[in-house]
Amino acid sequence: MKERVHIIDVESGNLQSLENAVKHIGDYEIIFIGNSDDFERCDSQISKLIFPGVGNYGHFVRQLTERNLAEPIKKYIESGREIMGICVGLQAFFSTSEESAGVKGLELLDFDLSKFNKNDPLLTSKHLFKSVPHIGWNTITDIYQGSQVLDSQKSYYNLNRVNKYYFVHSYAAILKNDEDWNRLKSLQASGWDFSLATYGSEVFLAAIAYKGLFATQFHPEKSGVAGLRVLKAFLKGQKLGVVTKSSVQPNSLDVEVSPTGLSRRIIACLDVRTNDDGDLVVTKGDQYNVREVTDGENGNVRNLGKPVELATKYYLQGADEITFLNITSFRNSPIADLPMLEVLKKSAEQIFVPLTVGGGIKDLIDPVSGQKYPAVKVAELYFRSGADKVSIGTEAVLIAEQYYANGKQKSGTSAIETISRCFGNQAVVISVDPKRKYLSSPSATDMAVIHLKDPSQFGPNGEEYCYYQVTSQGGRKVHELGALELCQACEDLGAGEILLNSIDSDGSNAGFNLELLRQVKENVSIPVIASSGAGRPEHFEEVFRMDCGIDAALGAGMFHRGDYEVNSVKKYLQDTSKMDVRLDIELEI
Ligand code: 1PR
Repeated sequence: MKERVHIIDVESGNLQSLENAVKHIGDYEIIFIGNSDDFERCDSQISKLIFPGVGNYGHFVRQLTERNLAEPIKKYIESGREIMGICVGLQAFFSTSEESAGVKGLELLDFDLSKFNKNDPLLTSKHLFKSVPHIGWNTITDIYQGSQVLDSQKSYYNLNRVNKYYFVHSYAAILKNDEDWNRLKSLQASGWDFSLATYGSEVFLAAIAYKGLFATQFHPEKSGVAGLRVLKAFLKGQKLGVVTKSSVQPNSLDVEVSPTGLSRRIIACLDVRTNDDGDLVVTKGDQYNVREVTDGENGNVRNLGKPVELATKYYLQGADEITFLNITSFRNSPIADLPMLEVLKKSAEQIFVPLTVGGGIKDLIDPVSGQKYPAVKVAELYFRSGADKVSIGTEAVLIAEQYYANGKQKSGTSAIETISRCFGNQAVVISVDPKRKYLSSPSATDMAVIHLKDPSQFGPNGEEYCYYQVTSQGGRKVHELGALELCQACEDLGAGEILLNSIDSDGSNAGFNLELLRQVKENVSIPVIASSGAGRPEHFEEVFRMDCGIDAALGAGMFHRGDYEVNSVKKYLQDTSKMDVRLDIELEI
């Protein structure tokens, strides 16, 4: 009989990926536990229990209470059997969280969770904000067994201090003062083990363990091979291990680590649509026209390959994240778009880094039943199929226009608000498609204006000013709204990240649009992903060298054409630019 792994399912986040990761590690049978009846029925057979969670702390803990799961889980832990918490699953073991005042967690540790400080002095001294949420690949700085620091040659559930792990959260058990450190010491004295990580200058608990309990703030199922190794160690019950060459990434010692501690994140993006034969293909436009152009005439949709095959190739090449943009879903409802959901499901079976999906996320009418289908349900459909984040384009523009028309009042019902409330800010990405508009004077618009310094950048009539005007429907419709104003509205409404394209730079291979990126990044405090224009590894170095602290950079055409592999960009950044990157190509599960 297959060995069983039980997973607590309170409909929080991407359980599909966790199931896929466990099955990738071994021939396990997965059983989901959704309430106390399920727990009681399975109780005597449970030996490996996984307790995953994403999104809002209060929502997650309330789900546990409503499903009468809190007590059986506590009893299970007291019995010393094995359980692994992940992300909000870890957070639920604490007493309270600043995120949800008045909500009590499982209270195994007398410790409160708080929000990362966007005004971290380490960053503000460089005139930067620290992006919150903390999204990306970070390292573990210290591993303690009791009060003893673990030897650097030893690993703890395969955790080590060299590999990078994928974190995505705004709240954490942050060690803020002597009182917190003293509490940590007394918990160590009573049998707890802790692993620490740093975000900017803030030190927080990255992993905790006590008898049969082990929990990570990062997502092992999304942390590539290094993460799968951690999950495997839990499943096999291997607490202490030895760090070998095949278990750590090949590191260059003289690289410069970013002020936040996160490595430079490289994203591969796949624009997906049906071609003229009705097949779903990866395509790529030049300034958003995805059809082959011959003698000025539009021909067939450019076909660069099959979505799942290409996405898997980029994962194996070391992409830190994969983004799928369903570029014509404003025409076709994603509820009816089963092939896209299938792409996501198949990709999530073999890709163990975060997957983002965009296209058509808004309130919809089901074309079959005629019933209203709210945006949060559309997003849920994507999450259930294996997505970790959804990206909102056209609808974000309409929401922001409404927000300004209402004097910056939140309606509470927009797609951004409803999805972030249910699945967390970190799950909502805004995809921005701006186009440069030249101005002869800054007073020609109410939008924030950029003063161009380089005469070669001036407009056709010598205009020295511009702003970036947002578009929707993949560049087809232009709006009287600036990219910065759109991003600020979406941040206020609860978006967790910005995917900042530039129609002027798309497909140019001439480098990212630095002036646009700087304008947005300096004025928001959520992570900004640079997109459009990457053609060479040097372009990634250039964008990461900017002193405004770009969080991630995305490439499409250069990877699809095979000009460069993802890892060759990362190797360039590590070996030539001396920048810290994640490289887990040589790791063995
Ligand atoms: O508006 O919520 O339905 O989402 C649709 C999504 O599809 C939006 O995110 C929009 O950016 C995208 N989209 C719509 N039409 C196109 C098109 O190409 N015709 N793709 C399109 C936009 C832009 C980037 C591209 C970078 C990097 N893709 O994502 O990948 O510019 O390219 P490069 O490295 O080759 O320069 P909704």
